[in-house]
Amino acid sequence: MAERMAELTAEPMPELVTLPADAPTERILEIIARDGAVILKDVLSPAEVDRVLAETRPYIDATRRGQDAFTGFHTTRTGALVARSPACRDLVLNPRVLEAANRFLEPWCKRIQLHLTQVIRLQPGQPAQVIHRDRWAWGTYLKGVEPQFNTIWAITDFTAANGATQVVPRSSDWPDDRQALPQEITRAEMSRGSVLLYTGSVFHGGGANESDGERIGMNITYSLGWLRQEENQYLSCPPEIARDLPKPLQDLLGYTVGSYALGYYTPPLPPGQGPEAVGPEYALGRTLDGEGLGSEELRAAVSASIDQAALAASSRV
Ligand SMILES: O=C(O)CCC(=O)C(=O)O
Ligand SMILES: [Fe+2]
Repeated sequence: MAERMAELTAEPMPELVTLPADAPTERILEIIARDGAVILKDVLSPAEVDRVLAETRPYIDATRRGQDAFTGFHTTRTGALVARSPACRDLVLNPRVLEAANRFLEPWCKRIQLHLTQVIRLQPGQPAQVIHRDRWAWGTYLKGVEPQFNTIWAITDFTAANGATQVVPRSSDWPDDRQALPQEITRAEMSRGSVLLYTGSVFHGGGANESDGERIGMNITYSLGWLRQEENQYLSCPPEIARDLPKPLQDLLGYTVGSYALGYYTPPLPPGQGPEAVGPEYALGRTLDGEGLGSEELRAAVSASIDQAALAASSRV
């Protein structure tokens, strides 16, 4: 044991690589393949960060703190960001990140999807989160695939004092039960507007906030299109909101068939009044590849039934 410790202390501290915002995707992927994570510096302008914060602030302030140690007793987590904030939609669709996400996940799927949107605000006094892998959302069943590609956008500076994410570089291929030693853990310190990209396999966790200010991160993650999403996007961004969004965003939310017969539905209309087995695009009033599914009136009827259901649901709250 003493020998092992001596050996480890002799090893250099693992560091995260920080790349400029315009780094080529190849370079980003190369570092992620080795380290499991990389920081892109100053991707957003201060004005863009201000806009994200202004649009989400009322929701953040109204969010109550976590109710367990993992979500954090001094942490707030605020979701439904696609439905709530146009600026967050731009983050989800950020071309640089999306290209890296697509390229990283493409060996295991035909399309990727949005997995989770969450503002993570660490308040003063929040202890460090347990080190974990995000892919454990699916348990430890998935083997031989990289299921997930993650981002945390720095909405405040991320510092060692205010809770910058803990990351264990080069831990992607560790066995699930390996515990990171303190000297194997580094911190994703980055300026406001920068983004930490990390995989579902790299060991990491929120840092401790020992400062007297908030640390705010925008956690937006993507996964293989055939997996269950952590944040249920059909409920967080239902059809009556999703139908007005750009098509690439609708697709990312999951309003498209993931592959042949994956994710289809049947509008629950009276006998003979609706189609069978259509893609979820249909709920948004979109037809598939230009072939008309049902008449204009029928689509209007389906939309109206969705609106009615949404209205009924909101009046029940
Ligand atoms: O807040 C952070 O820096 C990371 C949080 C995290 O890893 C998680 O909640 O899964
Ligand atoms: Fe995590």
